Amino acid sequence: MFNNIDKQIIKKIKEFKNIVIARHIGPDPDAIASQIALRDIIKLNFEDKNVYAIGIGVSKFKYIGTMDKIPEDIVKSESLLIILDVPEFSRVDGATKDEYAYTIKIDHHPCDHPECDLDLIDDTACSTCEILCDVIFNNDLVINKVSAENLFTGIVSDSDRFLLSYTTPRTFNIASRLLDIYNIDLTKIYNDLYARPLSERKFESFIIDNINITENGFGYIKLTNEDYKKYDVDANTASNMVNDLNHINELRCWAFSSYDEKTKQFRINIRSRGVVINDVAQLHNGGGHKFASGARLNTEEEVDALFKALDERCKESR
Ligand SMILES: [Mn+2]
Repeated sequence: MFNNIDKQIIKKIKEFKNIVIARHIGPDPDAIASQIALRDIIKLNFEDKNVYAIGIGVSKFKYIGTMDKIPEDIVKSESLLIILDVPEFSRVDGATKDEYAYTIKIDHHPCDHPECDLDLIDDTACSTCEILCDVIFNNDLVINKVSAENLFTGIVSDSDRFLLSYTTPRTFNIASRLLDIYNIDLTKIYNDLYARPLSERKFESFIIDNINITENGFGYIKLTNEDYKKYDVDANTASNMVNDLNHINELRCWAFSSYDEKTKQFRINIRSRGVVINDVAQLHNGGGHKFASGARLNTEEEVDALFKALDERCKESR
C-alpha cells in the first residue's frame, strides 16, 4: 500500500529532531484533527522529538486540541515540515517550502504535480485522517484514545457522517477499528462536531430563503459582512455551511461566495450532487474534489464569471 511512501515518511520522521506540522488556511475539523493527531502520535512513538502543530487557532475547534508556537531556538532550515489536508503551498497556513530542510505532504485532494520532497496523495480516501490511520496501522504505531477520537472526528466530518461518495469499505474498516480498540466516546464527538448556536441555524435559514436557483439547478448566494454580523457568524462558519444544502431536490450544484474582510478575498465553496465541478474551479483560481471544490477570488466580477461557468456546467450535464 502507498508504494512504500509511508515507510519513507516514517524514516524521515525518525531522522529529524524538530518537526513542524501545518495545514490549510480556513481549517476544517479534518485539517486540525489530522494535525493534532499526527503531532501527538509522533511524540508518543518517537522519543525526544520536538513536534509543533502550527497555524491560526480556531476557537470552535479547540476541543480537538490547541496550536503551538515554534520556539525561537528551533532552526527551521534544519527541520522537517509536514503539510496535511492541503494540495499546494499557496494554501498552507504559516509555512513555506524553502524555509525547511525537507517537506512531506499527506493529502486526499487531487493534485497533478509534485509539491513536496515526498508526497503521499490518495484521492480515494474520504479524509486526511483516513490516510493517516492507514499509515499508523501499516507501521504499527501506537496511538491513544485522544488521538483515536481526533482521527475519528476527521473521518466523520469530511465524509459528512459517512454520507459522501468518498465513503468506502475502507472508511468503515478504519472507523470500526478505532471504535473497537479505543472505546471512543461517540456521543461526545458528535456533540462537539454538530451542536451549534441557534444564530447559526437562523443563518442557515437565511441562506435557504435567499439562495438563487437557475433553471439548470445551480444555486448561488453571495454572503456579505453585514450578513455575518446580523447573524453573529464568521466568514469561515458561513462558508462551511455549504455542506448543509445537500439533498435539496432543486439543487444539483450550489456555491457560496463569502467575502473575507481579513484577506479581502471572496471565498467560494462549491458542492454538487453528480455534476463534476473541480475542473471548472481549476479554471477560476481554485480546485478540489470532483463534487466538492472551492476557489479564492479577488473581485466580484471573477465571482460572477465562476458562477456563470458553474451554471453552464449544470446545463451541459443535464
Ligand atoms: Mn480533508
